[in-house]
Amino acid sequence: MEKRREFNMFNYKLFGTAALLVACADLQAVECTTTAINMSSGTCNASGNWYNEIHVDGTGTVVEATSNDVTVDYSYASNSLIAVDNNAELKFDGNLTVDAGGPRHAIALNYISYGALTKMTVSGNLTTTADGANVRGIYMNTGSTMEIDGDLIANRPGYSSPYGRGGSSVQVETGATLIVNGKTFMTSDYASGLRSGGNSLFKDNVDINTKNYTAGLHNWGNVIFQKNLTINTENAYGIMTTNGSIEVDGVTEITTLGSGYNGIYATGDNVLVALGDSSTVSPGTKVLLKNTTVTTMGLNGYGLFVHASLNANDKKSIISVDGSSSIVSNATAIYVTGDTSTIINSGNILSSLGNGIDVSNIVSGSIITNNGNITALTPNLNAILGSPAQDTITNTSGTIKGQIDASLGDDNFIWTGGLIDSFIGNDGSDTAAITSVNYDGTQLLDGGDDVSTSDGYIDTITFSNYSNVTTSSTKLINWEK
Ligand SMILES: [Ca+2]
Ligand SMILES: [Ca+2]
Repeated sequence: MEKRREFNMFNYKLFGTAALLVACADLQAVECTTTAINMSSGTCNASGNWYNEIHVDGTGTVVEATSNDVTVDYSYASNSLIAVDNNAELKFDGNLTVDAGGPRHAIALNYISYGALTKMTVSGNLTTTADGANVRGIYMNTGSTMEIDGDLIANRPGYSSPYGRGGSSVQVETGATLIVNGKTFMTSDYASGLRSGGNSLFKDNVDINTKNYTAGLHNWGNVIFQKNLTINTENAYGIMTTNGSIEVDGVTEITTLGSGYNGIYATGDNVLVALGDSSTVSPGTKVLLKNTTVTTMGLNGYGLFVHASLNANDKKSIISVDGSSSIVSNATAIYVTGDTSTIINSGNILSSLGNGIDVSNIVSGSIITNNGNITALTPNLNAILGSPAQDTITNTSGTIKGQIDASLGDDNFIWTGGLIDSFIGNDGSDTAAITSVNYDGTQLLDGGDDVSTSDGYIDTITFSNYSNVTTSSTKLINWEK
């Protein structure tokens, strides 16, 4: 049997199934027997107390706020303004606005009851503001679930003395679940936007604007964006992911400003970054995007930085960029480290002050295949810079502007179609197979080192149409065979 009673002053319906009688202690609202909470205007104005403004706590406790709109606004609470713990449930039937002006989370679920099955739902829009040190607009600990039917607006304003920096607009810990049915807008300054180690599902568009802290999206769990994802950052990564998966079903636009801040930084034992083509399955960290534009404008801010080397056992990465996607970087567009990497480009890769694709810190070699566009605008840098080990670089139908430098190792260059400017084999016994009808003798093809076999390096080049081509002694050099 369920017992209910009206809590007139707050316009809350309290009803418990296990506890049966819900005492004020279960709703540890600040001095809930006093006028510290005044719901008559739809606003909870509390002062001078050192508890959560609304605390719903205990198995079987269900609190439903039935007023249309609720605002909780308090600057100096000692705990989160709204807290739900120990398998309790809190429901808001209208819009909810929570403004934590001090050093506390606006909303915290399971903050003191890690692992409990705690729930909170908001039928309207949820707006949170939190601006203290290491605070979150929403903090969801393991076991908790939150569902928002309307829009989520989560603001984490900038540094304000004396509270400091850190935290995020929203944080979903491992084992917690966040579902947003409406649109999401997150802003953060000196704090990340979304930090998600649990399951986060966004059913409509998501906009994240982050400044001066780690990342717009920092993921180590599973996050799905069913529509579009837009991330703009300044002095912060666009996406940083260390585990788990990120999936965007709509359009993704990531723009970063600030020196050293990458558009996407993905790391793990194995890493798959698929901008459009996610047909390749890889265990480990996954970033699965479509129709993606990554733009990085700061010095040394890579478009895509893939670092597959957290674990000594396996350090592979697979990167694909399809024709709907582009990576435009003021620095290197794609920078990859780890043991081996496979990179397939059908899209547009452009670097202004760096290399187009740089695998120079790959240990055991790479496979790079291009049928899109790769452009390096700085003449002494490279469209493709290979690893010290064996690289297999193939241009099938794309355009590569800027040199291809395979670096050390016994490398393979295969040019079947499309356009290139130059290939440089460097030290190592390299092979080049030139079958493209676009080879006309003006492209530099350099096997590297010299034409002597005594040093052990024997470079071999083959042509399918060399008899029709006139070239010069400066454009076809250093091939032993
Ligand atoms: Ca090499
Ligand atoms: Ca060579």
